[in-house]
Amino acid sequence: MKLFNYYRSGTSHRIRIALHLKDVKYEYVPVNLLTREHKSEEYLAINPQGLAPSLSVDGHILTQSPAILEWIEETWLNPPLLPVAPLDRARVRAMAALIACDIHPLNNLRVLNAIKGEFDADPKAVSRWIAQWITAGFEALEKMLDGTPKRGGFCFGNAPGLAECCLIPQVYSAKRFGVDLTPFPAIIAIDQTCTALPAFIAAHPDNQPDAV
Ligand SMILES: N[C@@H](CCC(=O)N[C@@H](CS)C(=O)NCC(=O)O)C(=O)O
Repeated sequence: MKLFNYYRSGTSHRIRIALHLKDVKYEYVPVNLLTREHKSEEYLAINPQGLAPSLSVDGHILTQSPAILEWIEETWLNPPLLPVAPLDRARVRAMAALIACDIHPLNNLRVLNAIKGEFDADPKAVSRWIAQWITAGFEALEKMLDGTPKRGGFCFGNAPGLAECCLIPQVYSAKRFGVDLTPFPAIIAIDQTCTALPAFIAAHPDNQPDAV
């Protein structure tokens, strides 16, 4: 199995966490987003969107991190990334989607490049843009976490799952861009708990072969 990814890509980071949580071995294939390797003919043949990550499995190419996460979950049952009851599963998926659908796409590299290059946003405006969407999403997530009776030490229950696969990379990105996280104590606590776990350490951007 080959994971085409970039150390600082949040969507790639999600997949690395899931694979490490399930203890699944994979080959790391770096795709440098800064030198636009993701737009090379070779990579576009793998992923027509020219986005990271992609997972190559027995001649099949999987794209879109939410679909890859679900495939991993369905292929390796233990430890589960989703709870058992359908209502609980929907809650965890909603937390993951809040990040994957409503925060991350607004702060993606191509969006930041567009607001800089085509809409003349200066570095301060870009930082405000990034902080605005992370803060709005985290405000809602913090309320969801407070309203989750089965929360335990994680987003849901007593083990990390699909929600943490999306949350921890988003917190990494928030810290990288200097977003104030003090209004989000539940998110900070979950991040601190996860950061100490071996799977999250192994998946961390700084610990990848292409980290600079
Ligand atoms: N919905 C896609 C989004 C993938 C995506 O946007 N990946 C980013 C890295 S985190 C990327 O390749 N960005 C390159 C660009 O924006 O040019 C997924 O979840 O896999």
